[in-house]
Amino acid sequence: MTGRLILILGDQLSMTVASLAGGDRSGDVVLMAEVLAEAQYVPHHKRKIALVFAAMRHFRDELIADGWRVDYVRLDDPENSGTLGGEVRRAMARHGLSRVVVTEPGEWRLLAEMRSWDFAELLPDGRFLADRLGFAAWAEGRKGLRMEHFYRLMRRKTGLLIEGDQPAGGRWNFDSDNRKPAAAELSMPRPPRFAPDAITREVLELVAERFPDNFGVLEGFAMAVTRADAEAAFAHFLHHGLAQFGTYQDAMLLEQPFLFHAFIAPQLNLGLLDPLDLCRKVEAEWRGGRVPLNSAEGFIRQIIGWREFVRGIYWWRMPGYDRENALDARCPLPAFYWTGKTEMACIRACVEQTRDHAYAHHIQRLMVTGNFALLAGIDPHELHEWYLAVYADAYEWVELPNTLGMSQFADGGLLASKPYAASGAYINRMSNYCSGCAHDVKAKAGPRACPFNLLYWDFIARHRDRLVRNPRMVQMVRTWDRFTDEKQAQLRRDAGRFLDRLG
Ligand code: FAD
Ligand code: DLZ
Ligand code: SF4
Repeated sequence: MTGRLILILGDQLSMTVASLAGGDRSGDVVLMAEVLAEAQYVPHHKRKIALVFAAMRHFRDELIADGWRVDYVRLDDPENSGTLGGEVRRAMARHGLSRVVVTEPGEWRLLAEMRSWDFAELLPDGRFLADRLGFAAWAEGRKGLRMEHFYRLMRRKTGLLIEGDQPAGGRWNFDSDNRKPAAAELSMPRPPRFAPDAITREVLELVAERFPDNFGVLEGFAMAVTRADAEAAFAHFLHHGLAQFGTYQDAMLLEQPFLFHAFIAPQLNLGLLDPLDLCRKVEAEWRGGRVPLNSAEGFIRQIIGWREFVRGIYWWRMPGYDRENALDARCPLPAFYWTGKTEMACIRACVEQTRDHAYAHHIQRLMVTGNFALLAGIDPHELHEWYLAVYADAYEWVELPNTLGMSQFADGGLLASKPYAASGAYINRMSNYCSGCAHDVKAKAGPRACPFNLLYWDFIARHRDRLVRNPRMVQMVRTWDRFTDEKQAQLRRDAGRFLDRLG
């Protein structure tokens, strides 16, 4: 039997990935290719491109050291066709191979293309707890699809934080303990920095030269690009961040982009870290008495709950999910999502740290940039393309349901039980942004009113008929209904003026 070409994508950098697990080192050839099509399908942050290419090149060397024959095509190879399909066909001809094996990609657009390759065998991606079809079978026909139900199944399946057949601590979910604002004086760990080696430095030069106009700051890049460094970064989080992770999970602070967050999603989504392994290490910290249960449970829920749940929704609802727009939001994405040039201090802080680190934590994405877009009626597809471009951890399987479903309610409530809409009071409670803002967070109307306040009531009014049917929103609709006609008119007029200026 002749060998096969094993295609490894940029986010399949795991020795355990299905296509390698069934491979034959003596006959098969591994293909990895840096291609323009993947680097340009959205205008990725410079650091994201650098991270992917640097991690791919280091993984190539690991594969070679592990006995694989690797054909690696660089972006600057003059023969590079610019697409994965083109590179697969060139490599088949180069090596005289007629069969290709690939693990299913993480985005629908690529899966659809690969299904048309009649020479390729596609293997399921086994690096997740819930397989695509199993999730669809679980979800199909359910009335309300709630992450909490799915999460409990995953807890039982993995045995994580289970004692006998009950949840550790007597509760499945400690989220209510995880909503404390953080004081700026708190001592916080900084994520470890990994000085770029020669391979990474070469990639950084390539990215600076080929993608000079892309969003983001490349200088100061010090992300983990190998499995060993990613594991070291996670160990640092276990020992210095995890204990406080739960308590301050929702807090936001100017000048503190990472707080007690792990900053490991970029490496996890590339395949350099194993999700279950991370959770077992977190559980061991709790069992060893070194971290409280609300932190361990909070972290494990994000990984075996949310991460798996959003992936299940993505594959269950694609194709088509990316075009849903239940609230009929049509406004273009404001330029300040790219420039940070806005008087709103909260948005400025989140956009600037995104530009500098290709990172913002969950509440910044959900309750600042996402909340603003929801309230202002920004087109969810445009917003989705922004999130997909600007974060180092962004791949459509995880980004799209978070943006379109959780943050924008554009799927009409399939993923989230209510819109994550909030006025400035929430941001003021959870951050120190408002004290340095040109707007007044306490003002509900008038020229200095916080735009989140104006837009919040306008949002309730615009979607009144839908929201009144939602038990979790009806209270706010009733409050709106009780405002005098005059107050309602003023709020809507001020919001209208703000939106006109935005347009
Ligand atoms: P931590 O806060 O330390 O959490 C630990 C881990 O839990 C993360 O690394 C991540 O793997 C997982 N996790 C936490 N929340 C989620 C979630 N809601 N969905 C999936 N996994 C989760 N996450 C991505 O990995 N890629 C994305 O493209 C992405 N886009 C998002 C877009 C929006 C609008 C929102 C609201 C959230 C998005 N998230 C995305 C989820 C979350 O914001 C990031 O996973 C998290 O901020 C990554 O930072 P961290 O590693 O410090 O995570
Ligand atoms: C994100 C990315 C980038 C920037 N470049 C490449 C690349 O050149 N070659 C490659 O194989 N993969 C790349 N990736 C990751 C892919 O976009 C990713 O595999 C798909 O989006 C599926 O998740
Ligand atoms: Fe953001 Fe409003 Fe606070 Fe300004 S006042 S930082 S716009 S929430």
